[in-house]
Amino acid sequence: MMNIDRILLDLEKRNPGEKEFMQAVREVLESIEDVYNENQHFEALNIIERLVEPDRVLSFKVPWTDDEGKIHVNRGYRVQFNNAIGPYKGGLRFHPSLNLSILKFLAFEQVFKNSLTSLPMGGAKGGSDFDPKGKSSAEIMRFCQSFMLELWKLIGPDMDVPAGDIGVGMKEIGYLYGMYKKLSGNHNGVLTGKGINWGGSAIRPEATGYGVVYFITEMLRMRGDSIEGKRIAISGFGNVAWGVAKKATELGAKIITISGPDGYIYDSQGVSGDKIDYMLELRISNDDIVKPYSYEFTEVEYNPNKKPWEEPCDIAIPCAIQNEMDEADAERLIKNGCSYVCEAANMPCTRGAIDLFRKSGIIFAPSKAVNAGGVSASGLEMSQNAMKYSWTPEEVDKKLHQIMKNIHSTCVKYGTQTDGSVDYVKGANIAGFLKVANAMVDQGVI
Ligand code: 2IT
Repeated sequence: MMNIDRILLDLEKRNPGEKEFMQAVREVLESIEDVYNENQHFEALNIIERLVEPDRVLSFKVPWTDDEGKIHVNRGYRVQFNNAIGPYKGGLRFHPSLNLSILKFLAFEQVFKNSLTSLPMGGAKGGSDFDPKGKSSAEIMRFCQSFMLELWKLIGPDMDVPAGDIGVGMKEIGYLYGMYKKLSGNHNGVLTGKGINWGGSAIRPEATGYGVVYFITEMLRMRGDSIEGKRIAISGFGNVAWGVAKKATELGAKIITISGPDGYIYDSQGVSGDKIDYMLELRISNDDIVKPYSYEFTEVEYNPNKKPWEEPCDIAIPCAIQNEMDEADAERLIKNGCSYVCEAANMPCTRGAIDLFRKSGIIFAPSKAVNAGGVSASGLEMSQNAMKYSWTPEEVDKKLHQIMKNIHSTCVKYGTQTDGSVDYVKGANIAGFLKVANAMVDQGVI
């Protein structure tokens, strides 16, 4: 029988202070406990202990020179967590807050997320505590080149395929890929999120946000509802928020907020049209978000140092970073009559917030299901690279849409409770777990 407290206690002993990693593991274990206990061979093969230990954790020095000639050293990482169902796959994050606990939580989550996509991808994550904010393109290029000087030994199209995450967009992928190509002599597509003219896939930039909206559309459809006319509060202003705003607006919803580190803007007219394109410019400046937006579009309300969850909305979609939505935010959303909370960033809701959503009857969907569209499009980029062929945007979008529909129905299949309600957290975790655990059973103790 699974003893969650004992497993977590052991894990805490071996990984002191890794609170994000523990948070992610606890959520999965609590969800899969019953299924695990019903399948006694999992216990006999010690699947849980094998699942919570990453295959490999790599850390390396990344020295680089700034434009003034000053030399800096950052730390680079790659956590290759589990490759039972396919090559390691997952993004690279460049953010000053990055540490091993965050990377292990992200890589662990990626294992189950990738399993849900139905594509053959294992789970990994990497990155650096390098802060791209305020750096010149030349500095970013030198950093990426130095980073790849170590990383290239660890990756390969059938071994480990990195992509972007926070702080790593197409520009950084370009610099990383250029250096990989130079060192290895191979143009084999080993990174995803590449430029469309050099092996990238159509729709990859939009895919995470579009996937989020496709998932939500399914959730609503199942309940006889529709996204049209819904007021949606989102946080963040990056790639995910942009994709969500684009697709949700196209389908007739109204995006009423976006946010940055300096606060949030409330736009009663909705973030639409030119304003969505303007988000791309904000992304490049990457610093103050709220102020420039409110100068550009005067009708909006500027709320410095506050979170968007203060605004009454029908659907809340946190698109920024882990643990950005806490109990106080959850209470506000509940009080203001929000019906759905869907995680578009990785693990943006704290455990306390999720408990409150459950109690209040808000329908909550977890990131590993909701934001799996990004890595799904990455998987489709890998397929296209392997075929030396590319699909049209319509073809990729259709496949992405189908994948998100499948993920939703898989969550419903594994998450439907005796009272008929759907526990999306359970559904996503059980489905993601079973595929990986069964592959581990088939492949023996390795
Ligand atoms: O969190 C994620 O799923 C990503 N950052 C995308 C990973 C990928 O390999 O495309």
